[in-house]
Amino acid sequence: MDVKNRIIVALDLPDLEKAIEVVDAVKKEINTVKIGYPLVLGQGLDSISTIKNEFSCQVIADFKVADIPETNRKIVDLTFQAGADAVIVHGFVGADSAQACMDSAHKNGGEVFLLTEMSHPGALKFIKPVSLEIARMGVKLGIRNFVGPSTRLDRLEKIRRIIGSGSFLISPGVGAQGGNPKDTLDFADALIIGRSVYLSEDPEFAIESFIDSIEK
Ligand code: OMP
Repeated sequence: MDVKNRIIVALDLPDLEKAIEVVDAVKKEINTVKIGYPLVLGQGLDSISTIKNEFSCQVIADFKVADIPETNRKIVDLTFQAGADAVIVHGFVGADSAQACMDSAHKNGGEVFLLTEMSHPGALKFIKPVSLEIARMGVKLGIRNFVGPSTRLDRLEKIRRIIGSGSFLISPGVGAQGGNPKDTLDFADALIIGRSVYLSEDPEFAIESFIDSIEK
């Protein structure tokens, strides 16, 4: 796989100008960014199309959608109408809620990423006990894109086994949360990297260092 597809930069910045500076610095090395609440709440939903149009990149909207089916459908419709290529959806709310997001994705020509186990320590209590079931539910629903933690590689391996080699698995937690990029790619197709890039004084160098460590 092209190394350009192996790193997704998370733009968790409330300032559009700064986000644009970061994408400009790393655009040679990546083709997908993730935009979530910090940027959209700070600068508006238009930030998605602004970045997409300026850099011709893919945008994953990280809205961790987690509501009843009817509300999920509205949120995901609006996300795709705003120009996102894909949306991240929580699995723990259940099959009907995830299905509503899938229905919206089919209608709008977008993709759904199902979040299985989260990467932070707090996920151990409530999410870890059900995360493999969430992955199984996603497979049953026909979902092909998943999110799993780089901070717990034993769990990431299990998630990969459940979703199979044909699914696309992206993994946050590399760098700032302690995950190792190369080891994570034993199980994931791509890394999500935020602070280690956008807080760096030299985001281009930061991305190049990650690429070097992957290719070694
Ligand atoms: P850094 O920890 O700064 O590299 O950022 C990680 C990014 O991945 C942030 O945008 C998080 O919101 C996101 N993320 C996690 O860190 N853990 C998860 O379990 C899921 C996500 C996500 O869905 O993207």
